[in-house]
Amino acid sequence: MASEVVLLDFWPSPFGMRARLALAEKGVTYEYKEEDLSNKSELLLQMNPVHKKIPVLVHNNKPVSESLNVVEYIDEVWNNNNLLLPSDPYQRAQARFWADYVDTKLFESANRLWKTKGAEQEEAKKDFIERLKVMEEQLGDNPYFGGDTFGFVDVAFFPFYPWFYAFEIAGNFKVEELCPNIIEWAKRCLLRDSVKTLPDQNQVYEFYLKLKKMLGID
Ligand code: GS8
Repeated sequence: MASEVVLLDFWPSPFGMRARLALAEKGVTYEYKEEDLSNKSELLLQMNPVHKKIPVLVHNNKPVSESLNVVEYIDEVWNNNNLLLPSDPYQRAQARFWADYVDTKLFESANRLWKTKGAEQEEAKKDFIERLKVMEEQLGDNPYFGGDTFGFVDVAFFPFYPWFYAFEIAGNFKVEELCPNIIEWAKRCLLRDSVKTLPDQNQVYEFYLKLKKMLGID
């Protein structure tokens, strides 16, 4: 039986982009199903009854949720090319650590940055920039977070790059002036066919403006 792969997703979601990126890196053919998050499909509610969130990868009718978990699953199932996680256990643990840092620190502060105002927003901006600098240091002079090859941390982190312009406008700063190596890294990633399938900063910015309006944030 040919394996059936379906992705429940929402196009501007950085978490969904991780799954798309991993599938593209592996050359997996799949059916993309766009979700309306204000009116979730029965399928999404059935496939992710706990969190009711995208992305969900449905492989032969079996759901896998949580984006980093989805990326690891893809890496393990389609394991004959471009391994994303290193095979060395220590390196693998380090990769998981930095992917978790992206979610619990970087994304956490980015989310506060555009949702708050005044002193709260200043605090969020300070945190975001500080944490981005930690990532800049972690990258060092390497071409990728995976070292010489595009890997798990690159897949975890790159999907926030299309959001950078929105974050810059929200916080009135330029990532390039603060973390030039991260911008160089992002440009390097943008040369990959897998990365080219993701939305760009202008598309995400348009969406961000609509989202802010919808949430009543000005
Ligand atoms: C986050 C997914 C998520 O927030 C992961 O997959 O890594 N930790 C999870 N998904 C959002 C869309 S992107 O902001 C979502 O599905 N939200 C719907 C809801 O909260 O009702």
